[in-house]
Formats: sequence, structure tokens, C-alpha cells
Amino acid sequence: MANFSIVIPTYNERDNIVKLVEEIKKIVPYTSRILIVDDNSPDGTALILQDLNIHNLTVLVRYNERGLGSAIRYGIKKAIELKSDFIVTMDADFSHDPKYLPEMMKIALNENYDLVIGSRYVKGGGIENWPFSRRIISRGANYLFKLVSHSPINDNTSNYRIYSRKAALLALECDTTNGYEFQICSIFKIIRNNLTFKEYPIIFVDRKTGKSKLDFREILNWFLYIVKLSLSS
Ligand SMILES: Nc1nc2c(ncn2[C@@H]2O[C@H](COP(=O)(O)OP(=O)(O)OP(=O)(O)O)[C@@H](O)[C@H]2O)c(=O)[nH]1
Ligand SMILES: [Mg+2]
Repeated sequence: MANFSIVIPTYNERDNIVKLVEEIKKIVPYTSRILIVDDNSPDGTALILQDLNIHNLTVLVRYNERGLGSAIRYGIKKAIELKSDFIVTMDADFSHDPKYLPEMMKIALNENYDLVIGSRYVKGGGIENWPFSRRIISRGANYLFKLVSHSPINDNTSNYRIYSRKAALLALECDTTNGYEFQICSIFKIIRNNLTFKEYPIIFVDRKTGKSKLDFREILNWFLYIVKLSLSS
């Protein structure tokens, strides 16, 4: 039986994470391990999880590092060490509804795609409650990346993904992208190596609690990475 690991990066998600883990445990049809990668959140996200004692839940705490990309890489590495066949990545804030997991997992497993992406920008997908400014940033980011990379994927910045082991190993090659630019770096590697992908429509819902970590510095870093990519490709 295929073995899935679900990697969830967290930074100050104490109001979301317990409920999310419980929902995932209820809904996921395959044997799965949940790997939380927390960067020693000041709000105690890791501590409340450690108290729960949930089966197949591992809380990995990084004390000296911060960053969405490096946290995901850390989780993927652990998942590979655990011999996972597929690695799911998703946000902790319920923007990525776990209700899509069973179908996405089924597609990854039965249709043999290297990457299944929970996509906002295909028919049936969408975004609920995002302000206009966030929509523009997300659309603009996808437009720019597609321009530079010729990616055939519509939602290149989504963190709701299922990687095959092969795709995950390629994503790990993005070892200098520590922030939000990790998402496009990994897509770039995956399409350059002609791996297969499928976009699965999701409705992305804006977070209800907790704060966004996408700040001006992250956006600037992301933009500098696009410039680097366009100069090197
Ligand atoms: N470990 C770790 N996780 C992070 C870091 N930055 C963001 N995350 C997590 O990565 C996921 C995505 O971050 P968000 O802040 O939701 O980013 P976003 O979805 O673009 O922003 P919102 O739409 O406002 O939620 C969430 O689960 C965060 O807790 C980080 O530096 N370290
Ligand atoms: Mg979010």
C-alpha cells in the first residue's frame, strides 16, 4: 500500500493547527503520517501539538531557521527518509481545505502523476474572500513566472500539492530558495525534467484566524528570484 506523508509548515498557527490535524486524520483514506514543520513559533504552535499525542503525527521544531521554503524542504527530506511514496504539502490556515485530499490522493496514486496541484486557476477552482490586492499579487506572480518559464501550469504558486518521490527529490534541488520562491523553483525543476502534472480545482478560502506571513520582504525576495531565473534561462 502506498505511503503518504503530509507536510505542513507552521509559524504562529496555534488557532488553526489542532483542528486541521483532527480534520485530516478523520478524512484521509490512506495510511498517512502528518509532519508539522514549526519554526519555534512564539505562540506555542508546537507545544499544543506535542500535548495532543495523536497517532502518526510528528512535530518537527526548527530552532534556528525561518522560512516557508526551507521548512517545506525540511519536511520533504524527513518524508523521504520515512520512505514515503507521495508527499503532500499544504498550508495550516484552512485555505487548503482537507476535503480535497482524498480525491487528490486518489489521482496521484491511480493516475500516476508526479505532481498533483490544488489549483485556483482552472475551471471549477477559485478564491473566496481575498481582497483585490491579494488577487492581483497572486495573478501577477503567476503571469510573470509563466512568462519567464513557459510553464503550462495555471497555478504555479499554490502550496497545495502532492509530489511523487521523484518530483520531491527534484524539489529538494531548490536548496537556496528559502521563502515563497520555493514554489516556483520546484515547478521549474519539475517541468524542465518533463515530469507529469495535473491541476485539481480547489476553492481557496482566505484564512479566518492568524496572520499572513507574506510581507513586503517576501514579495521582494520572490521578485528578485524571478529576475535571476529570467537571466539564467
Ligand atoms: N515553518 C514555517 N512556516 C511558515 C513560514 N512562513 C509561513 N509559514 C506557513 O506556511 C503556510 C503559508 O503561509 P501564509 O501566511 O498562510 O501565507 P499566505 O497563504 O500567502 O498568506 P495568507 O493568505 O494571508 O494566509 C502557513 O501554514 C504558514 O504558517 C516560516 O517562516 N516557517
Ligand atoms: Mg495562508
